[in-house]
Amino acid sequence: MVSVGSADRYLPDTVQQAVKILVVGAFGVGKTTLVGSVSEIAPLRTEEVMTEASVGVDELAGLEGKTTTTVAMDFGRVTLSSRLVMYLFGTPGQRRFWDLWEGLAEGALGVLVLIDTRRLEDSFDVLEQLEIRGLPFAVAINQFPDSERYAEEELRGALDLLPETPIVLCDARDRVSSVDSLITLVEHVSGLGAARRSEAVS
Ligand SMILES: Nc1nc2c(ncn2[C@@H]2O[C@H](COP(=O)(O)OP(=O)(O)OP(=O)(O)O)[C@@H](O)[C@H]2O)c(=O)[nH]1
Ligand SMILES: [Mg+2]
Repeated sequence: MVSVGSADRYLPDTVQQAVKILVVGAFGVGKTTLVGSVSEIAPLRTEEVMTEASVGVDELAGLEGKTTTTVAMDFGRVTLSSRLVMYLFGTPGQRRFWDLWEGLAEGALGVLVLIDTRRLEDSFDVLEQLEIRGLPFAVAINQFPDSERYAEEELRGALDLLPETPIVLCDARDRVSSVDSLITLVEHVSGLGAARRSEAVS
């Protein structure tokens, strides 16, 4: 059970393990939204208002309500069980900030990759960066109202994912849905996901 509210700003004494998770994805896929919707502490944000200088550089099609962008990182915390706490680090989406990944990824257990299927090709470079850096990841498809719906196998093929890489649908604005994606990632990196799947098959 995930706890919320100001009374839970302090960690319970039962917490024995803290893990670091990175939330990555192309520009405007909903990383800041996801960290904000799951965090039980007021999330740290480094948003800057986008200026005319970003016109033609940061593609805003489908993101008409978006006026700010992350320039350093998002930070949040979620207690996944009485014993496990997760610290979330959201990265900036634009390519020009990718050097920051190096530092942010240090010590991370795994990476949640958010993807907007309306701009699937923006995610190819992100996935490639993860492969180059050898970081374990799960993919969460952030469904926007006007996103076309694709079958999992179609998305897996288009993104060229390995069969064992988890892929889940989520709504980054929804706490339960976002937490579910994070649980899928943790199960995957801890090997629990594979154990569950083989149980289901046998
Ligand atoms: N409809 C809908 N809108 C969303 C969803 N997630 C995010 N948004 C909106 O989409 C826009 C982009 O979200 P952000 O959370 O800023 O995206 P980001 O990935 O942090 O963006 P950068 O840091 O600039 O790369 C915002 O205007 C959000 O309100 C979603 O699941 N559904
Ligand atoms: Mg952001």
